[in-house]
Order: sequence, then C-alpha cells, then structure tokens
Amino acid sequence: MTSTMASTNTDHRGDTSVLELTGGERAELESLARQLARTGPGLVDDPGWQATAREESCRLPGRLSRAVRAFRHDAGNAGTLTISNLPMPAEPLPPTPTVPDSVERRTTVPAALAVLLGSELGTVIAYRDEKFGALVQNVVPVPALAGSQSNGGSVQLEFHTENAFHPHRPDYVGLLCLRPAHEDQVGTQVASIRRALPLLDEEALTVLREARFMTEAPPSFHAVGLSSPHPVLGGAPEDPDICVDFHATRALDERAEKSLAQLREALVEVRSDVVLRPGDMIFVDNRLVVHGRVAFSPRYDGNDRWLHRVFVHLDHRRSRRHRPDNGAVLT
Ligand SMILES: O=C(O)CCC(=O)C(=O)O
Ligand SMILES: [Fe+2]
Repeated sequence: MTSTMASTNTDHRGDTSVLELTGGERAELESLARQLARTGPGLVDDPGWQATAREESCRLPGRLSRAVRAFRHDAGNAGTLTISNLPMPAEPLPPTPTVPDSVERRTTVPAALAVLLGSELGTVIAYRDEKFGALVQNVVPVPALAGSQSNGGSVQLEFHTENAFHPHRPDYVGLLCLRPAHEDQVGTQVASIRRALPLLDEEALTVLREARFMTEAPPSFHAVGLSSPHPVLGGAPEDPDICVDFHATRALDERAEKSLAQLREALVEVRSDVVLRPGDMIFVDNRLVVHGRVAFSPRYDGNDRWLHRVFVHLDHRRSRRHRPDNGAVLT
C-alpha cells in the first residue's frame, strides 16, 4: 500500500473505506462531469453517450481511480467504498420526484458522475423489467409505495442482495446522494458476510451452503420471477459470497429456516449505518454485502431524500445472451 492510499483512509482490508476528495480533485472531477453532461445527445440511455462515458472514466483523478481499482480487486472486510465530496450542481436541484419507477434520463452532472464512477469500476447495466431498463435510477420515497419492500418505500427495508433472484445480479450497487432526508439519520444499512461469518455455527454454515432456499423477484421488477433452489452462501467456505433477501428468500425446510434466522441476526449484529450526504456515493460489493435502509418519514414536499442508483457488473461478456443488441440492458 502506498502512502497516498494510507492518507486517504482507504485500505484493502476495508475496515474504513472512505475516500474524501480534496478540493482540487473535486474541481477536476467537476469539469469532467460537466463536459460529459454536455455531450450529445444528452441522454443517459443512449449507447453513444455511454461509450463516451466509458472513455472519459479513464480521466478520473488518479487517487480516485486507484481507490476504485483497489476496491475492485478486493472490497475489504466492510465490502463498501464511499467516495465523498463529489461535485454537486451549482444550480438548485429540481424537486425530488415522487412517482413510482422514477429514473434520470437526462445527462445531468450527478447522472454523469454516477455513470463515470460506475464505468471505472466495471460496466454499468440495468434490467429491462425494472425501472424501464434505465441506467440511472432514482431512489426516492413514493406515497403509493410507502409500506412496500422497495426503494420507494419508507418502512424499514430488509437486508438484501440486490436482485438476489436473478442469475446475473449486479456485482456492485452504487448509490449517490443528491438530497438528504428531512430527518438527519436516515441510514443505508450495510452488513458484510466477511464480518458475520465468525458468528455462525457449523450447522448453519453447512445448511446455508446447500440449495435449500428460493428467492422471489422484488416488487420493483414488473415480471414474476422465482429462482430455482439455491444456496445462500457459495464459493470459498472461509470467505464465501452471499445471496439472500430477507424479504424474498424462503427456506425450504425447518433447519434452513433456523439457519437463515441465525444469519440475519449475525448480519444485524455487524451492520453499519451509512448516512449519505449530498456528494457522497457508496459502492456496495453485492457478492459480499447485503444492504437495506432504516425506516423514515417522508413529507412528499419535493425536499425528500433523493439518491441516484447504478448497477455495475464485471464480466460484460458473461451476460451477452441476456442483453439484446449487445446493449447495457439485461432481459
Ligand atoms: O434507500 C437506500 O438507502 C437503499 C435502497 C436500496 O436498497 C436500493 O435502492 O437498492
Ligand atoms: Fe437495494
């Protein structure tokens, strides 16, 4: 690890993984994002614009690129990378959207930033059946969804792997904060299996590695979907991947159910609450970390909490069968 990295608080062991941009880095990134935002045709979902974003992502400030690259190599124990002091638009933001399935189509500075950072980490993708396949989605409270287990809800959002039911779920989820909640402490909750693993007993570990669970598609997916039976823990026994949604994953027998409950308790115990402020973007490694959100009280007055969300995957080729025209949207 170089001394520059040490001074940024980023650490490949990931116990603290916050990179705060300096004023100079922020200005550099602002000019890059502004230039990209002005690039024709000014639409996030245009393949030509996306190609420019991919090209330009190699011009991020060096320290930021290095942190993203280190995070991609190994997401650390926390499994998250938070980048703070990102440039936000100088002009006032429009009101926070309040409609279901809200997305950002225009290449605003925040949308450009989310795609630039996501493109440095991997390839930014979306799902046809969720939020119209738009690459930059809005995470905002929606009156009609208040009680739902979706990002439009305002009840406690259960821990989940993003799109756990999907064979090509994203490798990373990125959340960029544009506007904070009225209440100060609305936290995105994250919990890493690397931290929870030592709290699990042998029986639970064995059962969680077996195909004794099934997961439904989330309500934001306008398609009915149910996975085939799957394990919740996979890969290296000493450092497994996790795939679970505590709202949508069903245990297929009683022991599986007990093991799932033990896993949830362990994750709750090791969780951290990350309160995103405007100009903060968190990337969550979706193979190691489940995420959720505390309950909050939106006012639907145009000043509610507003995040942009992007999904990133690493092996674009692997999902080719699911991406018509070799585009960014998975079916
Ligand atoms: O609101 C949040 O902080 C997280 C919502 C969420 O899980 C998501 O948008 O995928
Ligand atoms: Fe999520």
